[in-house]
Amino acid sequence: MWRDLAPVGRFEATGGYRRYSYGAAELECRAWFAEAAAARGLSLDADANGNLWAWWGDPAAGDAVVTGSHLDSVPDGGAFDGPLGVVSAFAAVDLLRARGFKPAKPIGVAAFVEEEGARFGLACLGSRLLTGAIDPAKARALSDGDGVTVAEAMASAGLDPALIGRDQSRLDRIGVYVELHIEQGRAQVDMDAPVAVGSAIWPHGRWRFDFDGEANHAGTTRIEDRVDPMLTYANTVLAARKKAKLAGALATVGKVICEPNGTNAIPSRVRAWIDARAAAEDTLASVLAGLEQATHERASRDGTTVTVTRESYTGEVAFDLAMRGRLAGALKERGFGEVPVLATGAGHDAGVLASSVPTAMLFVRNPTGVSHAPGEFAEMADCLRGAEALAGVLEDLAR
Ligand code: HGY
Ligand code: MN
Ligand code: MN
Ligand code: MN
Repeated sequence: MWRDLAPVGRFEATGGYRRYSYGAAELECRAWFAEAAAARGLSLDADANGNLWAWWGDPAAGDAVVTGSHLDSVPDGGAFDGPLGVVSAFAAVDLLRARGFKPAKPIGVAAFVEEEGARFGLACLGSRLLTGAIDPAKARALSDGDGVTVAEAMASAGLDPALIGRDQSRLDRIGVYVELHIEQGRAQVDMDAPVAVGSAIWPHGRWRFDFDGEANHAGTTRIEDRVDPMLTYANTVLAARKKAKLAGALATVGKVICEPNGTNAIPSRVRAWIDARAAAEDTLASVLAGLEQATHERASRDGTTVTVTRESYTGEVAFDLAMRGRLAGALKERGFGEVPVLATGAGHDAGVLASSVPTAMLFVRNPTGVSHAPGEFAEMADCLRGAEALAGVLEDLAR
């Protein structure tokens, strides 16, 4: 199964993955999902929001045990972030069937669309639409770097964007949701734990900083006469890192657009996105407040202007204690011993679904901790342990 999916959307020159929602590579991943479902006799359900479901049993019976993750990637992302959860879900179904397990409840495998937000800028778009966490009109209007909107991209994939929005009937089917994911960090290496249970997801958000100045000639404009947005931007990058470090938070500037982006012209605008995260909401708020203030002060010195827009924000998610207990018990019964718990700064569809259904996460050890990069890797032995753990959890929840 893994061998079929692994090459899809892999960019040879970097070894990274470029699976952008409704693009050719991601559509190939969707086809893979449909084949994996058909090969197991699971009924495929492609919902109006762009999410995929594969059902073992009749979902109309309700109280389903759903597991899954996402198939899209960040630009030049790794092979495991997302797909490991979907492949492990199908593998867990195989393991349970091989043991002759007959679930008393429907078991669903899910793949949520646009989890990374790499194409349209909003993470967890599919699970946010499912749960009504985003206004459908706003979602339809989101656009990619080429100006293609979500509505247009969905239509090109054969979906009707007029139908997106909270999907109560599918939400009503779900009893619990469990997401398996590669760890995006090294805590499990340090704990020598192939499998861990999620306890929380840090508050995190994305802010767009628009720096505006005056375009001018690079070769004839005296330094003291410049109104250069790049200067204010550069100081903001340094200030973001400094303030985050001081507060024990995380701040990243990973996406910048410079307009008009010429080598011999001072730009008129620099547009930068700041991804910021912290273990506590007040810490995150204070880092952003401090950064905005510092940026405006710098802008007044540079003669530029800055507009800050909060594009997305997710407050702290503490996973359901009862679910955590169920997972810990199920794993202990099956020889996994005391499985550690860990909080993560990485966002997940589980973090969105937690507002609607009892939700839990399982993490698989990542030897280097590297993620969102071609070097992302998990040992096959740990992936198999993860699938075994997931099978045990599903068996416990669906019996
Ligand atoms: O960005 C994240 O935290 C997640 O990997 N989508
Ligand atoms: Mn990711
Ligand atoms: Mn992910
Ligand atoms: Mn995720």
